[in-house]
Amino acid sequence: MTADCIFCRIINKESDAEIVYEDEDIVAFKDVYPAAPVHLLIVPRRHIPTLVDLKEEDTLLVGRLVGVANDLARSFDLDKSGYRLVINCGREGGQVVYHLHLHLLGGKALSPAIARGRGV
Ligand code: DGP
Repeated sequence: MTADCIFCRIINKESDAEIVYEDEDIVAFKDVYPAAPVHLLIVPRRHIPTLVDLKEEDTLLVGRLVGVANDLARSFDLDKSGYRLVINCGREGGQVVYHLHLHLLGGKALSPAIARGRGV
């Protein structure tokens, strides 16, 4: 827990968010600024600032984060139509909140041109 981290505050129920899943390691909630009809954030409870801070012993956690994202995609009926998982890393990667999170985006046809800077 890091006191000034908004995602730690959400995980600890000190700030409101629409939580859609939680277990002993992972919490998922709706993004407050949705970029698609379904926009969820899948977050480890442990405060890991960013992707580059992951260690070899976190491999299982990363697998679980992806597994939870896939389960949520099924729950939100995205598994047939398709969806996108995104992790922004660092300043030039567009990361704003420095608590590791996966974005799960779906519910509309997302631009295939994300790498050309047209976003979602
Ligand atoms: P990123 O750029 O990858 O760090 O994305 C951070 C996301 O977090 C961004 O899409 C907006 C979302 N977000 C920021 N603050 C809050 C909050 O207080 N509540 C919720 N639910 N989402 C937040």
